[in-house]
Amino acid sequence: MNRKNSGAEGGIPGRPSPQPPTVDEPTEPREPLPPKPDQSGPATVSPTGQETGADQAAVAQAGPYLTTAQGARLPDTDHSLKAGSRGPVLLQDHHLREKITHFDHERIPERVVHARGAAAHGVFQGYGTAAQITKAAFLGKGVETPVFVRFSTVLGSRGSADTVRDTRGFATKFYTTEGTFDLVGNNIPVFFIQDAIKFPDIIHAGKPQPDREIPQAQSAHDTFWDFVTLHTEATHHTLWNMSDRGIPRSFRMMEGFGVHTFRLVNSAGATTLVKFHWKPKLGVHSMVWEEAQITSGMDPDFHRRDLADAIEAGAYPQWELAVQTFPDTPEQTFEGIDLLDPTNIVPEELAPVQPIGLLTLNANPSNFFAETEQVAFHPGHLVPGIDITDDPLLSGRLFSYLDTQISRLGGPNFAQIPVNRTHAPVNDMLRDGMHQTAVHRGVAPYRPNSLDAGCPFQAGADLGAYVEVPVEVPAAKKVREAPDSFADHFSQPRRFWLSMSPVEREHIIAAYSFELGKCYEQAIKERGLKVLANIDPELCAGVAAALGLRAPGPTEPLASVEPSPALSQLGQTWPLDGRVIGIVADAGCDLDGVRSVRQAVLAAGMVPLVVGPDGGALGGGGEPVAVQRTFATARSIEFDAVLLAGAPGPAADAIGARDAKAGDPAAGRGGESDPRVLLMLSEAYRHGKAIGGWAGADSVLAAAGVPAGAPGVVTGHGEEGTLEEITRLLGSHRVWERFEAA
Ligand code: HDD
Repeated sequence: MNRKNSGAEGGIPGRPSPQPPTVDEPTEPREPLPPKPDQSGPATVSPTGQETGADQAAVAQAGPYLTTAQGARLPDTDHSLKAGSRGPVLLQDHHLREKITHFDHERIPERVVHARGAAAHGVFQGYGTAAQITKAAFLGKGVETPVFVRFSTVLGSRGSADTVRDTRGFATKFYTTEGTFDLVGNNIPVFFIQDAIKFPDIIHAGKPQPDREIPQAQSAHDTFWDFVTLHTEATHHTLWNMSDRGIPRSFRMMEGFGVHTFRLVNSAGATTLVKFHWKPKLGVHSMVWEEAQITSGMDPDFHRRDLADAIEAGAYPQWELAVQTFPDTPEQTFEGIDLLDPTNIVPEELAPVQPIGLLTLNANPSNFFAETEQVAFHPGHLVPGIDITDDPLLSGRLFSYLDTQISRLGGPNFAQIPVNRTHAPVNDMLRDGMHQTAVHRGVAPYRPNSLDAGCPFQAGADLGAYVEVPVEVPAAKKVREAPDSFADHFSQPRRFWLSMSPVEREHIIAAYSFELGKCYEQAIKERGLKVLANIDPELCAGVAAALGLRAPGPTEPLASVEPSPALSQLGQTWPLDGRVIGIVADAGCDLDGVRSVRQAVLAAGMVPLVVGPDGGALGGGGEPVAVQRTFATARSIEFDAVLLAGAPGPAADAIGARDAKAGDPAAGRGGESDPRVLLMLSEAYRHGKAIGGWAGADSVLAAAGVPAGAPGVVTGHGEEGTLEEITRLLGSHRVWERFEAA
């Protein structure tokens, strides 16, 4: 304890700070805790002293001998302590009780929303382009800041499927030198509600129905549609969910949005209103609905796997952080758009999206629970230079996150969990509480004090303190109401609809038809159509036809709005990093072609997966070709394009194939094909994926019902020409011409 020098008192917010006396700080910044033995690398030496060759980072245990949590070595962890080998188990078996008790408490409550997620570590590099509008140090030119990013679905439980139709969370923790900044956003730029007080209502409506707890991770049920059709401020967000944005191809191919308007402040105290955007380098791409549904069954971990695989392969996903900027006027509107209404976007054509830094995700978490599950984001984690606005949705969030984390993470000390620790020095006066792991020193965690020489001191803005922008609060009456400008629920959805290409509109109509078609209540379907009529008659008529109902007319005049071309996902060419090409072959196919195509796919930064009838390798001249997927384990959903290196025959486990093979060694050549290959091709065709084949593949394509010469079906070019054409097609993600509307 240091009681030297009773020294000066701390500063007053907004005024220059007094200089602290030069004494050792009695309450030193808390160093990050050293890792516990079982968090550091495990021993690579066996009890007998031999090198195990185990990878330090990959093994679970820290030493050669198994111990209890108290460090006592254990002679046996497979048998309970009993009175005789056939006798009763004894209560005095401390090891049994410790092991089972810990196991019983391994689970913590899942997040009430966004329970299902996947995350990665990375780095953010500032471009310095925001220096004029914010003093945030991490946005400075070339400044590198470690980050942790968690992507999530909203409605499903922890074990639900990744590819359901839903909004995706996109939460980023920047470990800046000035404290942690969390940008807790979504892949959709608007929200269902304008006021946080309605959050429990929208979530209760969207979650599984409380009587039978179904459906899981779906919005296609009565209570969701009951709420969003009665509560029309949800129309814009719902429309985005029904568009292709609701079923992303990959977390790596999603935009992110801060949703609310934030207030940036520069070192001179000048403020600018901004909306944050994340722009993926790979472009914005989606699944088609049938593909997403099949994926939910075939590979419920599809997005989680895709992110981890890409990072492991070194195909690090990148996004640019960007801002739209607006003058900070008292009205807080831009071109007539209310910036405090989170159901609004500002079209990019009206306010350009200006890049201010680059995010690269380059490392997978080493422990899902410790990092992805225990990470705690909070929109109130702000750094100097970034402030909030009075968006009523944001205000409620500022309360909710800390509150939920206290119960989810078991008390108020979760900031000490490694993934939540700030990288800035901490010198708080928060003490004790559940799961306290810091050993604080001193006797005076209060201020003012004299026992610790008046320390710690309060900093002013000049010493890097977070000082709220002193915005004017207009004199007003205390009311429970929304401003009139929040009452326009249809002009923004109409703009979104008008900005879609014909194929995207076709998908939206199909999505509403599916979701409303899954409702039992006729009144909800009819009310759904009334909402759609206020967006657009074509949309309403398409859905009404699918539901077998009459399309109603609008209840208010349709808004006259300009489309925003930036909202469409079509029409551009994108990089192919990490795209997956399935190459279907058997031992009788053109294996030289398979070898050279594999090399070319790898060289293009994509992933080639050879799909063979059975496991192992395909032989026949030259190096054997390893099979990565079999007809039994592969499905079209795994591939962005499918290639046929000839006319493969059926696998040994195909129904009836054994007999065919036994009788005719050439079974399959030009005739019989494995039904699973035919299914793969017909699905790939329906889902708008590029398909190619050479060396006699045409007969298999014909058997699969893939029309020769159809858009994006490449034959008659040899393996090299086929891949070239497929690569070109993949640049626009899908063969859009295949869809009826096109
Ligand atoms: Fe929220 C989690 C994003 C409105 C209350 N929210 C959560 C996560 C994301 C968002 C990405 C997951 C964070 C993680 O990966 O751990 N939430 C949003 C966005 C919103 C939004 C973009 C609107 C613009 N949220 C919102 C409101 C409330 C909440 C209005 C409550 C009034 N959100 C929560 C929460 C969660 C959460 C209950 C659940 C787990 C957690 O916070 O830590 O507090």
